[in-house]
Amino acid sequence: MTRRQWLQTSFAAPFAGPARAQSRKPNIILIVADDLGYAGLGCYGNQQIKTPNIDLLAAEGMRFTDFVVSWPACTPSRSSILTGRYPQRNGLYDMIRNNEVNWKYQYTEETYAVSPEMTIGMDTREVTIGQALQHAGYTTGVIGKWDGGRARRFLPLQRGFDFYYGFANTGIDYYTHQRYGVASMFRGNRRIQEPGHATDLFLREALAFLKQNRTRPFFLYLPFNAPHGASTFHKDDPQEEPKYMDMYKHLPKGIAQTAAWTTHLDDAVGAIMAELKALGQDENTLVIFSSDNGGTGAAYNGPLRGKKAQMYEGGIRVPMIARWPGRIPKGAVNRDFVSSLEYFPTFLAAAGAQPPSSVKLDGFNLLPVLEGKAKSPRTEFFWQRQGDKAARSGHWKWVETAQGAALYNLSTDLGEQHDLSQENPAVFASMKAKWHSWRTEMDNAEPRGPFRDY
Ligand SMILES: [Ca+2]
Repeated sequence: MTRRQWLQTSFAAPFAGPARAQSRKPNIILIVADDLGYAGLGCYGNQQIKTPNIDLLAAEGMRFTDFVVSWPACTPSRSSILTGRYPQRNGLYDMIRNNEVNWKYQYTEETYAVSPEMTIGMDTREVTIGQALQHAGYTTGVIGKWDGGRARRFLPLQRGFDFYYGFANTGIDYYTHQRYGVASMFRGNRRIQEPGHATDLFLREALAFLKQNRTRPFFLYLPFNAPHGASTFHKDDPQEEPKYMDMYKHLPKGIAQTAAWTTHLDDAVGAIMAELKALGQDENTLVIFSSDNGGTGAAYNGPLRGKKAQMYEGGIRVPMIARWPGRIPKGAVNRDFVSSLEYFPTFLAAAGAQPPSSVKLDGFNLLPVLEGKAKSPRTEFFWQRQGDKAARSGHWKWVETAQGAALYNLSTDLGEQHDLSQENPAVFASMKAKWHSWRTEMDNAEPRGPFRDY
């Protein structure tokens, strides 16, 4: 199918409502931190890490306490952000990476070129939020961690984005921008190497993008790599500037590093918000800040059990803050159940556009919830990471791993300490059945690569 044919068949008629008082459509900025835990910000109760600028976003907007992502680690979670679909539906339900680096394997350019990291990516039949917003008249950009495949056909410029600066794989060294010795930074489709801390470079590019697009509606997807651990052979390098490291000398090394990366990221968020105001676009921009998955052992997950890569809340429940002056109430704390699957339909609704008709989306438009006009309609969510499974229905959470299965009541046991499966056998059986029903629906969906194109 050509791109023109796809556009004709995938989208319903453009929005044809009455002329709006606003002179232009709103801008959308989605900032995604990497591995930021549930309690990694001041506004989520952190007493150690300084995050005044992100805290201000929460004070000027709405902070969610029950926001989940679709997978407890990077690649599949980001696939859902981009497609509005469960990873098991869009086909990208495990990591894109070369596991050999875990054994300190140093690739040559030639061996790297034919490795999984270079050859697999998100199915090109998937419709990204970039494509959908481009169709709605938006200028679209990705600055930071793409994580949807590194081969050219998988890179952002071929997936609905007008601008791309960042790294395409799942993690880099903050200063060399290499992933275990292989250069990984891109501008557009071209691999580049330049000096600088990744957070500073992404900020520089974001500010330039805002300036350049101040006269037209834009969507900026801004996935920073902070505060993710550095993917480098040089694990003892500080990976951060002394001015940030010095703030956290009193903390254990791993936690101090996470804190320093987070505060550096917070400074970048502050600079972006200042630029947005300077450009007069502050009132006309929906800004969302969140994380792709829960924190590692070196992060703060607060009262939650578990961490990144696990099915417990510590792996999947993360901060989410939304700010849009005049549309979203200030300083609101929302305890509704919502997820990253909601971004796609929400952004299209903000743009006054219809979702692509040929695509089954798994989320809903969050705008009425953000505006304080409605409760979240989400009641269920399902997860699978290899042999680990989980289901959520209302306040019930079912988890099944190689260690066994359990049932938790999150309304009274957020820390998932008390297995209630014996006392509530009917709920336990029902949750398991719901999960298998969801799994059957995923199996019956059109097969998508790279993991299920058969
Ligand atoms: Ca991550």
